[in-house]
Amino acid sequence: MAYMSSAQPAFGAVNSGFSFGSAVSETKSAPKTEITNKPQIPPLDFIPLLEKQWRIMDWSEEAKETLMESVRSFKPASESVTEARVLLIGPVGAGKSSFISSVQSVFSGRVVNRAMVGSSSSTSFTKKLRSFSIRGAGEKADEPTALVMCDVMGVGEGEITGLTLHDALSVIKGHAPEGHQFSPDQPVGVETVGYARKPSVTDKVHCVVFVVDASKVGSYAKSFGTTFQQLREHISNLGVHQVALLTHVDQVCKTTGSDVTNVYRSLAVQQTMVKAGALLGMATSYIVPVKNYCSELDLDENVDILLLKAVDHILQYVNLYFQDNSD
Ligand SMILES: Nc1nc2c(ncn2[C@@H]2O[C@H](COP(=O)(O)OP(=O)(O)OP(=O)(O)O)[C@@H](O)[C@H]2O)c(=O)[nH]1
Ligand SMILES: [Mg+2]
Repeated sequence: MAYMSSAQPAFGAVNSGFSFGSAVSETKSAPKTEITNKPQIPPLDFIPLLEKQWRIMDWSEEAKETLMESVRSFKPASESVTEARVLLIGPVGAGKSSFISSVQSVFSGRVVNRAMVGSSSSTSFTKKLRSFSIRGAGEKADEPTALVMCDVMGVGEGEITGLTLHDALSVIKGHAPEGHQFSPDQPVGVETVGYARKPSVTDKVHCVVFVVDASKVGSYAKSFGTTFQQLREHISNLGVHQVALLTHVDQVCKTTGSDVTNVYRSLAVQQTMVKAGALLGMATSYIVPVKNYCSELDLDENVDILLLKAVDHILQYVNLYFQDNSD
């Protein structure tokens, strides 16, 4: 296979043009409008909210409890598998580790840093394959849910070292051992310590979740799109369903940042979802927005609901894998 060669190139290439830029500070008066021939795009703060949510969300406490219970009681639709393995894949700094920590925070009842989160830098903070089983807290501390989230190195841009296509597929097929340290010069192979030659269905990944940063969707290198679509083709051939998370929505819409219940009324978020769909070659119905816990010390019930809704979305596609492979 072409992607089995030893020196594995990093995904992606040079940075391209469009960026959302930084959020504009909130002011009482409208911004001064320069007279130019360019179409005027209002600053993010001034993009009005839609009258109606474009996806129906229930933000009540009961809705949160129902979602938590459905994750706690989730069982893979398979007799031989007790845990669903979900792999998070995406550019460096997109919020993969943050999502794992955020979901664990919801179940822990406090903000925890389970999967180690980096800062938004150019090289991947996560270097190893780590699998995290989401657990309850308090009396339920010994009760792991059937959800295991696998964290890997981010996909790099251009010269930046990152996860290779070959290594991503090795993880999905279940060959890569837990704790494997990714190195583009040493692709996962039979000589890798702990390499699983004949992985069982429990070692394999049952759903792949692409994670992209909403504030960077417009500025990701064009080659990322090619990479993601190439990856999706290979993953689909393995019979594994894919969904996507759009993180950092708080940074593309200030109103959503201060109150996430506005997320499905935000035109800025809606437009970013469309861009993310184009980048990933994915219909927007597969994509859900999230806001990860990053600087907060306390949980917010609405942020929890958005995170739980994302988990619920992922689990639906996990079960499609087992339904497709039931015979
Ligand atoms: N504002 C905001 N910041 C976020 C969000 N998600 C992640 N971050 C921040 O983005 C930075 C990178 O997050 P990580 O979770 O380490 O990203 P990653 O995808 O695991 O990155 P690598 O392991 O380096 O590939 C951290 O500073 C996070 O706090 C989000 O939804 N909103
Ligand atoms: Mg990480």
